[in-house]
Amino acid sequence: MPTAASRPDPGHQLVVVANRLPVDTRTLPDGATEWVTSPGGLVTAMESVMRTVESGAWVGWAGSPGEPPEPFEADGMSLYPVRLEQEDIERYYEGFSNATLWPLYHDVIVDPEFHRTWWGSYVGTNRRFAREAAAVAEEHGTVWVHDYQLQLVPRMIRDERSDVRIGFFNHIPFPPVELFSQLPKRNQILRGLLGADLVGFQRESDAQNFVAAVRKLLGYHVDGQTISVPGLGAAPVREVVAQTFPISIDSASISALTEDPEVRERAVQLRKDLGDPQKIVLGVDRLDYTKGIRHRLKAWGELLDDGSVDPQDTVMVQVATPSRERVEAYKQLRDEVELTVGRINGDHSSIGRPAVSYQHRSFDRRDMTALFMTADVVLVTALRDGMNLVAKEYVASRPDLQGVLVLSEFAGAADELRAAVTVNPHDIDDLKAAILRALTMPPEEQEESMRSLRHQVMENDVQAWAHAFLHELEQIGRPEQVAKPVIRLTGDEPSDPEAVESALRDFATVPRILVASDFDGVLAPIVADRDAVQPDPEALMALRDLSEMPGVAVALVSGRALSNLDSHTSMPSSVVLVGSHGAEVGALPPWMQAEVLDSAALTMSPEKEDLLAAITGNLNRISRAHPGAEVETKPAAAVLHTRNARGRGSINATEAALEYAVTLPDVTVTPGKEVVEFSVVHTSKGAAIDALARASAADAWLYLGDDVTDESVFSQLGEGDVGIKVGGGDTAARLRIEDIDAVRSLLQRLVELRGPQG
Ligand code: ADQ
Repeated sequence: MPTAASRPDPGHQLVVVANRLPVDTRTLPDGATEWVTSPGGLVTAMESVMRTVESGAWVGWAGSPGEPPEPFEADGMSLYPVRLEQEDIERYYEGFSNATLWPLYHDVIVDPEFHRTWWGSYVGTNRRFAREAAAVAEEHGTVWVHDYQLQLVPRMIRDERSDVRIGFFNHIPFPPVELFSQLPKRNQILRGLLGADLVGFQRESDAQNFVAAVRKLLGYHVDGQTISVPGLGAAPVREVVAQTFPISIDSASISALTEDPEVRERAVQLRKDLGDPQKIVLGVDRLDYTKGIRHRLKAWGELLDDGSVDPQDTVMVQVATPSRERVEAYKQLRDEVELTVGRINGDHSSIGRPAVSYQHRSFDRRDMTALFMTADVVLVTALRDGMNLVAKEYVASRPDLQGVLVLSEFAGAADELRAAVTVNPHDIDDLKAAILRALTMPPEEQEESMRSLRHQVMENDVQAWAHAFLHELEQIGRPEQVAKPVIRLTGDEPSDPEAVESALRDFATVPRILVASDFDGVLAPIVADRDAVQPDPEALMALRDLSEMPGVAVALVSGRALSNLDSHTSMPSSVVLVGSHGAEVGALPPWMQAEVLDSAALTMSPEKEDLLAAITGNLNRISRAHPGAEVETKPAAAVLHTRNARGRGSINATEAALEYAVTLPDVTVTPGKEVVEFSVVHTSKGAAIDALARASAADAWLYLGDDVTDESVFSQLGEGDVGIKVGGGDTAARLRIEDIDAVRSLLQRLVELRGPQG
């Protein structure tokens, strides 16, 4: 009897978020209901892991639409049901998850369908899962989100709970960028996933595909498997790791089942029931078009037709678990499979001995193990499969070292189970040859191959998989440092002039340097009328001089639109201008590597243009309600300026804008000094400096800034870099100077130190 769960106690807590809770309700003959563990790859995997943590919670759907049950305890875990309406089941689950994402991620074996209403439901449902997880997770807890149905959840949890570690594991393949690019809302999906600290995949190729998509579609900087995600506003750049963790099974418990006398007896009985054939060939799959059941049956039918296999002494058993029966492609598949089985049996069965024994139902674990124990050959012929646990379960069920596994090279398991008979299931002749080879393999060869497979499966079980994932997550997800901005200086006391001088001297000796500066408040006094800005001519002159020296790159970085910055500074082409907080980069001097910036810059799309127009409309409404507030439009952003609003207008307008910001999950909202910027491209000054430093091959950089938006630069200071905050306030910079006069002197001193006489 389940008991009501309270919110979890502090301690070592793991919150799993998955589409389904690991239980189903079953109605008993007397009408009462009970919870039973439900089958499936993920459930099988997580069950054993949850037993090993102090406090485990699982957030998921309980399996029926409408009012969910109250949270309850089962098997030592607290289960938190998420509500799904019938419409969500149709749109979020059957629609976007299983008729859009599933086929797209599995090599478009069937055509993916896309409907905007499905997307809306996907977003809404993901948000419900994220809210529940955010409520359940204890402070600095760990949340592990699973699979393609919940790809937006990591970012949504991060937005609410920046203190928790977030892992995501994708159980299915991640498609090559050429295919992934077909997905409408592809960038939202990538950003959703990048809310995690660690994104795990089954195969190396999946992780590589993901990283390539992030680089190509979002333009983020990638170093090996580490992705730099530009921080929002003043937040620092976050690092997200994409890594491979091939999932496995509870190998020992399956192997142990084969010792159970009752299971052994069932295995013997099964062979008898099948008419004591010499050979039994087995397929076990969810009835899914990715599993290659049609190809397998075709090969089997042909082997019978051409007499290579005698149905009198060889039987095929195909177990096909009912799956996603309301999705059209699955209905069609069932019809085709059943028609083919009917044909083969019509042609080749004799009375009491079918050529194919077809079971459209679920088997319990003991029966399944008995089946594996009795199967001489298991066919795993998936056209595309994240991993395929059936392949591993078969191996775990054969401590007798007999039996042959035929394994598709398109299943993730093929990367590890190299001693299997591998096959390209699209090539029916290859498939037939592989089946015949398996059927005729001598016992000694079977033993050799099975020994090697068992070594792999018994050593690398699901506990090891989860441990490896969670260990890695612990190593990289340091929530305190990630969530809180780095603060190195507080107050407003300028640094000791000697410390500034010594930093400048060291910096001036570095072979290749980047000197960059914010504009308003650093090179020009802040004024009420932004168009009347008067930059300090001598400070600009010093920057110009620096830009003409060998080994020096110079950049001006501003929240202003690029064209506006250009018109107020009139810098020569040797100075790089960066506008819109990094979203717009002007022409580069020829010696800099433009392609580095091309991949980091983010472009507008028609979708983003529409979004920007809607935001501008709303900000205009806010500014009309607060006289004096103004809206500035930029190529990729709209900005509400409140410094001229009357009375409390500035505060009220800012509050209204921030309230509105909450409704825009895909927009970067950056509050500054009496401004709130809404950017539809995701970048920051920090990301721009990082890209510019790489493009100019700089060994170190110096940056001058006064605003919160400059903190994204200071927070990524490397050892030789010099970050200088202009004016008061907490900062991640290591040095502080007072004002624009101090900026002018500092730049002039740098010219001296770096110049020929320096
Ligand atoms: P699935 O596509 O569901 O999982 P798979 O890995 O084969 O595929 O797992 C199926 C599980 O269901 C196995 O444990 C199997 O024994 C069981 N099963 C199948 N038919 C059954 C039946 N008739 N009765 C009872 N049990 C049955 C997804 C991905 C996979 C990935 C897993 C885990 O598609 O590629 O391996 O998640 O990450």
